Amino acid sequence: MRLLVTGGAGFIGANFVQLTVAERPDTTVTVLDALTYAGNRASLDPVADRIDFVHGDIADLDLVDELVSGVDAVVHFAAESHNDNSLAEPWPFVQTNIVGTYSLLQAVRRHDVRYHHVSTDEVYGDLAPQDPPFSEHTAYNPSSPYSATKAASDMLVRAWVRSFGLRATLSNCSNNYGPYQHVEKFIPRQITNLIEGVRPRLYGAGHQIRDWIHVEDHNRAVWDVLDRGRIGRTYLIGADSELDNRTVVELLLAEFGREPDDFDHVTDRAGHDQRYAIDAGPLREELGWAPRYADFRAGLSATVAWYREHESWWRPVKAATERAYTDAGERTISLP
Ligand code: NAD
Ligand code: TDX
Repeated sequence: MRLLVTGGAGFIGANFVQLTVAERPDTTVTVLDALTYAGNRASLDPVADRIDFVHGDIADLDLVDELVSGVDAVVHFAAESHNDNSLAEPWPFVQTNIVGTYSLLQAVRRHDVRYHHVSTDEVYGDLAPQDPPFSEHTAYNPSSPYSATKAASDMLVRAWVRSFGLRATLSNCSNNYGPYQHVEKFIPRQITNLIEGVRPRLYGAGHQIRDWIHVEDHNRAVWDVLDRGRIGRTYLIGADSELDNRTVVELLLAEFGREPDDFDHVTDRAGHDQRYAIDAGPLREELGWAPRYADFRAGLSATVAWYREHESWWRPVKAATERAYTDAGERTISLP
C-alpha cells in the first residue's frame, strides 16, 4: 500500500509513521508536513531513510493533488492541535483544520483514494460527572476554537461521504500521551518541569477529567479502522483511563520522589471542558481492538523515562514554550 500521512512530523503522526515502518514492510510512506512550531523532523529520524518527506501545507491544493494522485490511501493527522493556542489566536485553526481538510477531501475525491480522518473526542463538548461516556451517537457540541474547527472538519468528511461517495472513515480519540509529544501539552509539560526542578502547573483546582490513552494504542486502532473499518463510519477510540488532572500531577510527583502537594495552581483555561470519556465498545467488538497499555501508571512511567532519555529532543523548545504561557497571562493563584 502507498500511504500519504499528513502531519507525520507531529506527535501522533510521527508515532504512526514509526509503527508503520516497523510493522508494515509492504507499506510505502510519504509524509506531508508544514513543520509548524509543532512539527519536528527529528521525530522521524529513526525512519528517515525509509520514508519520503515532503515539506508543504495541506491547504496547497496543487501540491496535495499531485501527492494524492500517487497513493492508495491518506491518513490525515495534520492539524493545529492545542486548545490554549486556539484561545490566543484562532485563525490558524480555521485555516489548517477546515480549509486544509477541504483541500485533502477534494483531492481524494478526484482520485478516488481511501481516506481516514483523525479527530478528537472534544467535538462532543464535555460531560458532567455522572453522564455516560461519549459514543458515536453523541451530538456535536464543541467548546473551543480548536474543537469547533475539528468538528467542522468532521462534518466536511461526512458530507463528502454522503454527497460524493468518498471512501472515508473517521476516528475520534481521547487524550493521548507518550513519546514525542510537544512540551506545551499537559503531561510532557509537567514531566519536563520536574526534570528541570520546576513545580508542575495545574490549571485551577485540577478537578477536570481526561480519558488517557497511550499514543501507540491510538495508532493501532487507526490501522484497524484502515484495514477493517466500515466506510462512512465513525469509531471512537479510548482506553477507559479516566483521571482528574490533580491525580495525574500526583502520580508524576511520585515518579520523581516529590511530595504530592509540590505543585502550583495557575490561572484556569477559559471555557475549560470539565470531563471527557469514551465508549470504545464498537471498536473493541467490531474490530477486535484492545489497548496494550491498559495500565495508565505503567504507560506514564515509560513516558517519564522517554523524556529523561531524550532531553536533546525537547530541550530546544522548552524555554520558549514556558515564556509563551507567561506572556499569555498564566499566573500562580491561591485557591480559597
Ligand atoms: P501535533 O500538534 O503534535 O502535530 C501536528 C502536525 O501537523 C505537526 O507536525 C505540524 O507541523 C503539522 N501541521 C500543522 N499544520 C499543517 C499544515 N497546514 N499543513 C501540513 N502540516 C501541518 O498534533 P497531534 O497531537 O499529533 O495530533 C494529531 C491529530 O490527532 C490532530 O488532528 C488532532 O486533532 C488529533 N487528536 C489529537 C489528540 C491528542 O491527545 N494529542 C487526541 C485526539 C485526536
Ligand atoms: O499546564 C497545564 N496544566 C493543566 O492543568 C496544561 C498544558 C494543561 N492542563 C490541563 C488542561 C486539561 O484539562 O490538563 C488537561 C489536558 O490539557 P492538554 O494537554 O492541553 O489537552 P486537552 O486540552 O485535553 O486536549 C488534548 O486532547 C484532545 C489535545 O491537546 C487535543 O489535541 C486533543 O484533541
